Amino acid sequence: DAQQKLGSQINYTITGIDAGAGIMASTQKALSAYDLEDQKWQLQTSSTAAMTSTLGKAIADKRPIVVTGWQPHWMFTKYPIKFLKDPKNVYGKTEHINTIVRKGLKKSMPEAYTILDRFHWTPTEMSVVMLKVNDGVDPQKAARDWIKANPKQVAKWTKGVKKVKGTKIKLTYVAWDSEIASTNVVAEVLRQQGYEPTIQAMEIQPMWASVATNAADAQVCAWLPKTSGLYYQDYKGQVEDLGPNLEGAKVGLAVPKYMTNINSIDDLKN
Ligand code: PBE
Repeated sequence: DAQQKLGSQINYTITGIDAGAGIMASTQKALSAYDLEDQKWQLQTSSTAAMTSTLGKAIADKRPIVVTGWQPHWMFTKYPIKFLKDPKNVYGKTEHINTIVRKGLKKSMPEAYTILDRFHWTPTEMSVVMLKVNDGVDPQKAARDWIKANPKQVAKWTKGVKKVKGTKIKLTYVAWDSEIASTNVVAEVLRQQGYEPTIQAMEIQPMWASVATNAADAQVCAWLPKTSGLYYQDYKGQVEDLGPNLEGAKVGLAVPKYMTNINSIDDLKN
């Protein structure tokens, strides 16, 4: 039947991203929750860049493909893809992305703390920066351009906050497209406030550890409640959670829209 054909056409493979990503752990859970493991389905580890490139090639040839997908991300702008329904709610409905700072930041850098606490934008705003970076614009330049084009929004975060003079502040992040965008925007806002920000990309676990151990001051990359949930559980007592900087994110499995028979994760089953 159609499902069996799909499985063998794509070798029962879901094209994934980097091993540490929460979406990979959730997809492993989905494989067992939907009894797909027994049916030979497997999750292939790769990277966002390799996954989106494989997705683009499959779409160019109108071949079937199943990928780990999430929003906000330019893959949903650039490619005609849809999320598969998740009736067992493995990935959760919607997610928010939280800002996590080191303990004691409020006392030592109250100005940065206020800005980080207020930083909040929409998936649409984040997508503008992500698309530019995907078009080849340097992330720092894309962040500066966005700030220039959105003075009112930025003023909401910085209103009444005293300028500082060259105070160093360190943000860590994972080089996912969404977090490249948000981290660069926050860093540039802090720079305009007089800080000397550095941003450092790393794997997800060291990123959480860096803020927990005061090696870094903040990160804006916590996809919750599910995607970064395991790290949050491990580190929540050792960091300060400033709440969402973005709402309406979503994580799941995605396929091209021309795969009209496949609409739910259940449809992958024979
Ligand atoms: N993501 C994008 C990440 C968080 C940001 C959904 C690929 C993940 O941990 O899965």
